[in-house]
Amino acid sequence: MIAFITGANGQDGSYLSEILLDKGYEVYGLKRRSSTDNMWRLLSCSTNSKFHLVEGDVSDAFSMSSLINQIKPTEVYHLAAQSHVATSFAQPKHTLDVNTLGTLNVLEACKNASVRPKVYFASTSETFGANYSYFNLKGEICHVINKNNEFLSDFPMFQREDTPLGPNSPYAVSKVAAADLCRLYRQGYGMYVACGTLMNHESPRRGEHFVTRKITKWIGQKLRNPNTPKLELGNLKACRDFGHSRDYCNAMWLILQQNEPDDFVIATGKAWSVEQFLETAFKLVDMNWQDNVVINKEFFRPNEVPYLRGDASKAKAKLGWEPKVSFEKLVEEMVASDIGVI
Ligand code: NAP
Ligand code: G4F
Repeated sequence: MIAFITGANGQDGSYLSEILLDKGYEVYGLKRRSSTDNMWRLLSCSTNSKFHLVEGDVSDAFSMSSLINQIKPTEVYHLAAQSHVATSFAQPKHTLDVNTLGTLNVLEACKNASVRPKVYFASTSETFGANYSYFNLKGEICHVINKNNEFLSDFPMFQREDTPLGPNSPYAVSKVAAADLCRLYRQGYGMYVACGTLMNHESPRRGEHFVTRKITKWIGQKLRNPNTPKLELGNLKACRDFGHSRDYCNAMWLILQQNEPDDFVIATGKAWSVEQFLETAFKLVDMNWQDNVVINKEFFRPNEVPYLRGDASKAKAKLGWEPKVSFEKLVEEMVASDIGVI
């Protein structure tokens, strides 16, 4: 059991490394060169003799093929990405270079390996854009391809494996193309390549520019320094299906343990607005968010994904996977970590 994880020092890569080490894997974590230390999420792994940090860049085909040839992994978890949606509007080419061509480099390296590993690809609910599925009054499944990016609330909407894709950011486009490449390598070359379409998942290790962590980090700063300027946010009405990263990394492992490669939506099945996240987080520290938040147009996107709520029935039935951490517990853990209680 030898795992190669791209994006090992990211949020998911760090939890997944811990999970695989606990299961007895030899874990090789890929990290790109940086001028400053960004290894804080991997502190517990770095003292484990079965954990090996290797340097490389997924956008460099040579580094991917030579690492995979040297390591000879049995499982590859391809998580590395330019993962920030808003950034993808400002850096569309970089996003496609890393997310799409980077995935191509990983797939080619695995295809040409002497023993082909199983490959997990980190796809995303962003690929649905503003498209939904719902059950109508007759109990029939209907799909809505929403050209206007509206949140249609007549029926409880959700996204699952057969919901039509409607990518509406360079990030989402890059992931649709990468997931298509994965399916092509699966069908065309008979490789074991599985895609997880994961809804938003958060934790105290979430990057500081994603909305949940931006909120909890601000709360921690405000408690330490009452003069902290107000928190500037964009669209508070957007809804996301927020789960815990550790739960979702367990699903990644389960996905690769199936006999046949398959694609799964991973979700909690509940949607919360950014405003509800604010409400819940501020209540924990007896603060009123309305007095502390200002809306800044800079944080609105040219195109928004208004509502994400996943149906993970297939994962429950085939993988036996269910989320363990509730929304309230997730917010509590993030706030506690940022105010320094845990
Ligand atoms: P993250 O914290 O942003 O981690 C991304 C990782 O990729 C970082 O370690 C980053 O390294 C690395 N990376 C970026 N460009 C690279 C390159 N050119 N070569 C090698 N490594 C590179 O993201 P995450 O939340 O853990 O998400 C993991 C994956 O799941 C991503 O592919 C993301 O798109 C996808 N996903 C995430 C969610 C979610 O809600 N978290 C939902 C669905 C899908 P640096 O530290 O050097 O930047
Ligand atoms: O936290 P976010 O930046 O996450 P987003 O765009 O949903 O993307 C995350 O989840 C995807 C899965 O669905 C992943 F594929 C992707 O890699 C990433 O992990 O924004 C969440 C919502 C958006 O609707 C955004 O418009 O929060 C809204 N928002 C409001 N104010 C803000 C802000 N987002 C950010 N980052 N910063 C704000 O100030």
